[in-house]
Amino acid sequence: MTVTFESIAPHLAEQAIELPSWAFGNSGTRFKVFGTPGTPRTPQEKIADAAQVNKYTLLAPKVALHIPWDKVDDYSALSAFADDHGVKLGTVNSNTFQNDDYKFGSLTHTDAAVRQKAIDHHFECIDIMHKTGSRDLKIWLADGTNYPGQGDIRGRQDRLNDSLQKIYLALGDEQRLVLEYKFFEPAFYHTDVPDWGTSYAQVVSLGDRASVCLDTGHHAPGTNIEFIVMQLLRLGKLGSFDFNSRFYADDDLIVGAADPFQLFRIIFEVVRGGGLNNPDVAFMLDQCHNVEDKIPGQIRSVLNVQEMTARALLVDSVALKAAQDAGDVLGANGILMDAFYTDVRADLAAWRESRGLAGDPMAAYAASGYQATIAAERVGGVQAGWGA
Ligand code: PSV
Ligand code: MN
Repeated sequence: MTVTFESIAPHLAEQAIELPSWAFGNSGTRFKVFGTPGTPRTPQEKIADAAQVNKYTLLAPKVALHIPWDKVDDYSALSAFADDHGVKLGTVNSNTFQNDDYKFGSLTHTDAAVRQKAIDHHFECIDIMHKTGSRDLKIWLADGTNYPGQGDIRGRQDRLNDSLQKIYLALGDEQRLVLEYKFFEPAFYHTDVPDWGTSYAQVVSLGDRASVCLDTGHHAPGTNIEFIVMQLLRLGKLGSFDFNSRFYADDDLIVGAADPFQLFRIIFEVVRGGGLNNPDVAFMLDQCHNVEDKIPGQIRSVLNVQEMTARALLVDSVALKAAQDAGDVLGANGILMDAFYTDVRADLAAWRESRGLAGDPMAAYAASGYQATIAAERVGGVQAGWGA
């Protein structure tokens, strides 16, 4: 049996990938942040740029906010602005990593007053979520230590749990908390949520509406990420993805750029585990475009996810199971590889055209003149970037 493109197209039509507002701002390394003509100065301009990605792909109907970077006076007006541009506001990301008080930790700090300040920040995020209609609160912590003995790593874990309980209890009935893990950086000896197991242990103790956020860039080289995807789906605790790719550390490069085969394997396990187009598993990007134009960088990213989703859906799962059950090692591997090596680009282009889109969204965006328009119009003001 061969799986046809026609049979998988309905699944592709349902796919939705949330974009990070910060991808449209300037970013860089600790060496240099390069500005780009046309970079947004306001949350509204970031949303307008994100809407371009959806316009050419129909893949990106939501924009995630980062607080305080995307703070505005009127969140209802911001939601209405997003609506007018054909997108919705999505996940709210908290930020406890850019304030001097958090030098030695935020939700894990030994000082109850600092912990309360970090908890209050999350209460503020939850208030904003009520106004924007956002469902998910995403927590990534920079908490950790640089030297053995610097902190009581067990005490920090206990305080983290206590702080998370307070935040979880403040969520609305329809809201969720997703806890992201990262094995190092900015702390270099230990981080307080380094791996999926720690995130899982923490969120399980909170309740049903807490789950794990898996950022693909937050693993040591060689980690079998698709195994983690499988396990979290199996346990019902994969709440969201932050997609990006990495060559070395937390590079935040375009998803699928460094290792398309890894992205294929991850999405294959998502499909296998029932996580595709499942509202419980949010697909998000978490990327920074340091040297390339940001809007086409995001367009390329969602197209990469779409392409690997198509290939993963083309796996002949019936034949694969038969080969696996028969102990046909090379046959099973061959079935998976056949799907991975299938070039779906022409089928995808034709299918996009059948839906009223340009077959090549990258070319259509480039021809639209939007980049030149924003470069000409957005003169003056302060360009948004990490920290603004
Ligand atoms: C920092 O590593 C980070 O990239 C995390 O992955 C968060 O998701 C993101 O920043 C936004 O806070
Ligand atoms: Mn992330």
